[in-house]
Amino acid sequence: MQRFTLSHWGIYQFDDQRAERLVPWRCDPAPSAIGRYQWQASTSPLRVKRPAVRKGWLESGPGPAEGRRGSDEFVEVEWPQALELVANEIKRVISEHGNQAIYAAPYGWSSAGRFHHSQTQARRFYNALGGFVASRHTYSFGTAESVMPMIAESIYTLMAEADGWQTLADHTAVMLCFGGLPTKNSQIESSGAGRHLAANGIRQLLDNGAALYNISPIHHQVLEAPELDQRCHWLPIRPATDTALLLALAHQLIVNNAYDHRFIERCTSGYQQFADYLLGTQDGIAKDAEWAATITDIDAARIAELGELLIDCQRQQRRVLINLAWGIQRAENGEQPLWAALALAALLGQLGLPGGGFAFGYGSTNSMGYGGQRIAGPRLERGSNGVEQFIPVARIADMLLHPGERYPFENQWRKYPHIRLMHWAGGNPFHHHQDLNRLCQAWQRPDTIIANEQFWTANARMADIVLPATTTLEREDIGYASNDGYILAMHKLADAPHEALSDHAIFSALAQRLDINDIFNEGHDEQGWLDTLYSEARQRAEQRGIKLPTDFAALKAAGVVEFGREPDASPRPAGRWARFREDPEGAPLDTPSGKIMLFHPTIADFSANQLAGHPEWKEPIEWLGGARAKRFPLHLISSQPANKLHSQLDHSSLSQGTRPHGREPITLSPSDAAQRGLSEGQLVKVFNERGACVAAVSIDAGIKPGVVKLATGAWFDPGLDFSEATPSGLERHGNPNVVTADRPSSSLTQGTSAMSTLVEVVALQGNPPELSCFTLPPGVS
Ligand SMILES: Nc1nc2c(c(=O)[nH]1)N[C@H]1C(S)=C(S)[C@@H](COP(=O)(O)OP(=O)(O)OC[C@H]3O[C@@H](n4cnc5c(=O)[nH]c(N)nc54)[C@H](O)[C@@H]3O)O[C@H]1N2
Ligand SMILES: Nc1nc2c(c(=O)[nH]1)N[C@H]1C(S)=C(S)[C@@H](COP(=O)(O)OP(=O)(O)OC[C@H]3O[C@@H](n4cnc5c(=O)[nH]c(N)nc54)[C@H](O)[C@@H]3O)O[C@H]1N2
Ligand SMILES: [Mo]
Repeated sequence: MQRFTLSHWGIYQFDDQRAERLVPWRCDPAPSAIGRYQWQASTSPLRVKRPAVRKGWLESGPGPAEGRRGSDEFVEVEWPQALELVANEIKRVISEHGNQAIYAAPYGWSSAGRFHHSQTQARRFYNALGGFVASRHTYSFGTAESVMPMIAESIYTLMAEADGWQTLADHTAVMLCFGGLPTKNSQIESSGAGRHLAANGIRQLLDNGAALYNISPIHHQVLEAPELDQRCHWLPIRPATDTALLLALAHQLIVNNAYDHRFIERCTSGYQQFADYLLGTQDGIAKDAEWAATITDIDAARIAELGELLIDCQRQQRRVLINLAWGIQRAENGEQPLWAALALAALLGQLGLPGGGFAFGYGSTNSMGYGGQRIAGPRLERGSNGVEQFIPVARIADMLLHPGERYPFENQWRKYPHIRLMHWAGGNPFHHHQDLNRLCQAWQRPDTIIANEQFWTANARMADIVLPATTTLEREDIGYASNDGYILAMHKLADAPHEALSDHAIFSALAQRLDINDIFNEGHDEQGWLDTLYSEARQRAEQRGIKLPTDFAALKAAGVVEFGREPDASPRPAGRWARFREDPEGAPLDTPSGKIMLFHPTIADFSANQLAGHPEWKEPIEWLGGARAKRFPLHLISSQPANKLHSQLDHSSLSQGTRPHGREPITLSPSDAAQRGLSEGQLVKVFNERGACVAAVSIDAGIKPGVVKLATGAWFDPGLDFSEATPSGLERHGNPNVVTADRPSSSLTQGTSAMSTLVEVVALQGNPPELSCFTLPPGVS
């Protein structure tokens, strides 16, 4: 029997004849290298081997840590003691402060596999206990999740209904790619990728004659085939100014009377307010190409030329697709480029037509462009949460630092809860959050922090109680590439090392101690759960006419089962947008006007927003055109790493192999490097008023001068003693989140604004500090 496993990077087959044990599934046309390193990473000495408790917590019990979290040594304990400590502490917090003092099951990508999904296990567990403060939306595109339903339709609907690559190749004449189409990112799919289709899809589009515009400060976007970059038109835009470009294009369509009047009338509301703004009726400023040129640093002539192209397409009914990479909205005023792109697409009148309109995330993830069938796959129910309070996910440090304070979100005032206990399983806040020095301070506040972790990451080091978790390779599961058309049995390929347990086993043991095992497990053991979840999914698939193997055992024998049609084999049923454009009255959107809101009165009226209520250019606090750029003259893009997923597998040789002197490379333009006297591979200090990190210079003419790129993912390394994590301290590894700002994208959406960061880069003086993130913390064997 062939044995497979599924990861966010793809499907891999087990081969015990090879050192790396995992080979890509043979049907994947462009497999990712990342997944081949899972075995190596899993067998690393950096595994959490035994439960461990922070010494100060063990001796003095729960309470704010005053700097000792992250600097104390750990004491390894036996499982029964660790479980007893955790269970008693949960009981104490609930009885003294109520469930609303628990922040549990928080954010993170964890691993693929539908049953052993750590967040789901954690949520189910805490729901069975009465609930917890949850987080809302994602770091990926929280701003889009907030604003899109207000102005049009859920961002998830838009993405689920996105056209397949074949449809784009058949219909799209011009594709404006804000943020490019970086295929490094399409290696990944949350909960599992099947076939990797993006590079071929892009090639097909270009071969069919489509004009692709890479509107981005970074030229190199297509990982597998750099020659594709050369075939795209590169518009090196100043970061965070996409809104201005989009508005200028909209202005040009309006003043040339070249927009789709019928679509605007039937399908939008608020056109007049938007048009008045573009024309400068009130402020006297026409938002034209000249105006946008000063903001975007793109020639006015080049902008006008692009506008002409759109006008031609509009007149000849050739399809234009406006695509935003997710990262564009991970910025200050992140809702504006989304709104402006939607408005421009509305003016072009092609929303809901194949290959045209507005898209979000081609190039950001593998499933965009899949175009095949989807089923409701196996899923473990989370249960219902008895606590109503939640926070927008990226406001965690504010919540910990300002309990009880008010903050605006989605046109309402809310209040931060007072959190005493946090339980992490499957996310790494010291990867994902901004301004990590501030987060280190916030982390001292709660009474107790528990982390189920596989490795001694910063997430584990900053906890009080660390519970060792297994990796996917060490457990049996159901693999369901949720957006991708495949289902498979994930085999257990190795025994759990040392004393690691699955998250399910950990929460089951706690459930027993807290007398909720009947609710948590409903009488099932692990095998029972796998059988049940699979058979439920199988029935759902059958209702849609899709036949899957009879039971989990049969699935195991069958290998990888494809249930989606061949991508794009036949037209899909009309989606939400297509139905809406067909019949805006009969199939209205769930917005106040039932239409696309080009002006939204509530957004304009809620005073905390300080927004005009239509797409508008708002000057960010951190951008190259602002006053701060005098002090910190480089715009930092902290994008997704090419050779791993976030911080996962950072300790593998794939990730380590790309690091001169073990530090993450920072990309600078030749002129910026020369101005600072920097040479390739040299170590530098990247800094601003929030923090500083070490990185290694990488010089590339494919980045716009004034812009630097430092990928995320280097394990946070402020030194073995995390109390040194201060603005004046030096992060050693190249983690950009010591310099990013923990500032909401806006009061409306409260998303992350990681991309809005200015820094300076200078040569590192003296000997570089030694790395300590790959050394076990004191007290741990
Ligand atoms: N500056 C900047 N910051 C960013 C971004 C950016 O663009 N710029 N991007 C943001 C985005 S889009 C995202 S999605 C976030 C990602 O942030 P995260 O999803 O938090 O990052 P990961 O590194 O994937 O963290 C997963 C953690 O779970 C652990 N883990 C994996 N599998 C399991 C399991 O089965 N059980 C348990 N118990 N643990 C497990 C891993 O060891 C790892 O520590 O980062 C955000 N941060
Ligand atoms: N290999 C790999 N792939 C991943 C991930 C990973 O960690 N590793 N993470 C996954 C996750 S969780 C997510 S959310 C997605 C994120 O997907 P994206 O958000 O699309 O990815 P990023 O690489 O953060 O940013 C995309 C591009 O935006 C451009 N850019 C940045 N700022 C600006 C700007 O102001 N204007 C314009 N026009 N362009 C700009 C840069 O060229 C950058 O390459 O990626 C997913 N894919
Ligand atoms: Mo993400």
